[in-house]
Amino acid sequence: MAYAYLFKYIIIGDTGVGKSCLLLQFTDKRFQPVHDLTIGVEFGARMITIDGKQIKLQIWDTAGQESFRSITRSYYRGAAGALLVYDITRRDTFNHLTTWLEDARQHSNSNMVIMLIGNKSDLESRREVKKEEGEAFAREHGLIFMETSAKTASNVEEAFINTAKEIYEKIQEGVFDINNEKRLKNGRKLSCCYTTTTDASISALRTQVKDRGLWRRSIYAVARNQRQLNGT
Ligand SMILES: Nc1nc2c(ncn2[C@@H]2O[C@H](COP(=O)(O)OP(=O)(O)OP(=O)(O)O)[C@@H](O)[C@H]2O)c(=O)[nH]1
Ligand SMILES: [Mg+2]
Repeated sequence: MAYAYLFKYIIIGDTGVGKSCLLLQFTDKRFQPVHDLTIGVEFGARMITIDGKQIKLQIWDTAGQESFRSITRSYYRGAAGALLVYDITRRDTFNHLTTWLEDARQHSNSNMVIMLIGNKSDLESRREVKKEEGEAFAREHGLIFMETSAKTASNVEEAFINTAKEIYEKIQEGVFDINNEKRLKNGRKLSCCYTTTTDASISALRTQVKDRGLWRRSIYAVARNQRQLNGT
């Protein structure tokens, strides 16, 4: 299907905050109740419409576990948007936001739009982080903010779509120059709205993942992502 723009997103945040569930709810309108730990990265895509234009969102869901940190860093490249997720029922995931933000700022385009997400808003009785705290953190660091529930789907569409609206506005204002694309060695283009996975991801994985079983699963994940990407 033809589209006017391709926006690359990256989803980041501590393990177990609900990154994969947010993606699944957005792409498949389903909820996965069991924590299926992400190995390396997973990939999803969906078409949306903004201002009458078809926009393809290409979404990279990263592993929150510390041992995958160096591989997930390589996925910031070319990202126009990031969803930085914490779990409103686990204060530690909120406390780690500064580290995630430092990582994001260091490895991404300075114009990348960052949406802060306080997920699991359906678990009000177990809440450890007030909505006002999320809002204050976002204000202080220049992020957009929403509370979501990947379980009930509350605000999930809005989170992905509002991020795209912000990117779209930046393109209109000329902040993101999508015509000024860098050509890669293989002739493919790289810009805020285009991306590639690289062999670097695989070599980063090799040094990171010592466990053989995990390593094999990771390689399959990267290869699957590459195939899907090539098909986009
Ligand atoms: N009640 C509730 N549970 C959720 C929500 N989102 C995710 N969960 C649960 O939280 C657990 C972790 O969700 P995942 O999406 O796998 O977490 P993740 O952030 O992808 O974790 P990693 O892949 O390890 O980085 C699962 O058991 C989900 O069912 C939510 O909005 N509400
Ligand atoms: Mg996951």
